[in-house]
Amino acid sequence: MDDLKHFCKAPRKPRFTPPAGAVDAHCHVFGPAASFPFAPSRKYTPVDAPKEKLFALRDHLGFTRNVIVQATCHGTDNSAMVDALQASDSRARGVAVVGANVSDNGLEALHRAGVRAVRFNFLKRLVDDTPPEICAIIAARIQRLGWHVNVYFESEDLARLAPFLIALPGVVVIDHMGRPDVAAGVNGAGFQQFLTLLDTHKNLWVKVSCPERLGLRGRDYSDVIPFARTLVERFPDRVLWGTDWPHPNMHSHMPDDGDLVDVIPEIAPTVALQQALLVDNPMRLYWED
Ligand code: 0GY
Repeated sequence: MDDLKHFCKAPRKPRFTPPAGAVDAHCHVFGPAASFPFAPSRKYTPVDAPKEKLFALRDHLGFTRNVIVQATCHGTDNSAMVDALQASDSRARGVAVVGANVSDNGLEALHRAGVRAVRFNFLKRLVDDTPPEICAIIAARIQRLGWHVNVYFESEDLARLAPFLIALPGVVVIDHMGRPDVAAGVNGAGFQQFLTLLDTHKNLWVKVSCPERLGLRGRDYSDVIPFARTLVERFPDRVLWGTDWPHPNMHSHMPDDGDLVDVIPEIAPTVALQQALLVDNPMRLYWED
């Protein structure tokens, strides 16, 4: 099982060539722990996955930019993520995790470093609960910076969280397609309710990421493709794509990142959809100040 803690050391070169300026809009840095210790409150301890490896992967896969999402193993200490942003020559933006006690000066310092969103995580295996009322206060405070909210939840929690989600101000980006139950299929009630929510609330965006986490067939991602393709075709200007490197908490297999990139033309089958997914949408959300 320990092998599954380590990201793929030598991913293959993808067959798909991303368009110029493509953004990997969901990835993380972990540590290195010697410089950026993991949070005492963490629920898992990953291997080090430092910024140099992330930037090398970006280049290898044919991408230009990254959106680095604060991972739960670093709690509310955003310094490893900020350090990566500052070393990126403006080619990375960040999504931070902050507590209710964050100061306005603290938020502004994160903004100067390249942070453009806060993340609220509702997965019990990853975090202890932050009450939605606290999240709502933080969401209101970040609006003046032009930031958005990024949320991660399990599909079975959608009904419970929907009133909170639809009351949030500004853009709200949902991680990993809302983690659909792939066995139920795209016509299952859960995914259909998710689509209806996005139809009704035009401020909701979605990451069409993590076939390796959601699929039921190991390295064969074909069962997840219909979910992502439905979202890309129905909401072409509200979708983002990311590798989720370095893939914490994987149990079935550790993906080859080249394989993940080669899923893109199957979920975004035209050049126009690929341009929106990989360039125009993330640039609009993260690089327009
Ligand atoms: C992801 C998914 C996971 C972990 C985290 O912040 C995190 O620790 O998001 C997961 O375990 O599903 O997006 O990296």
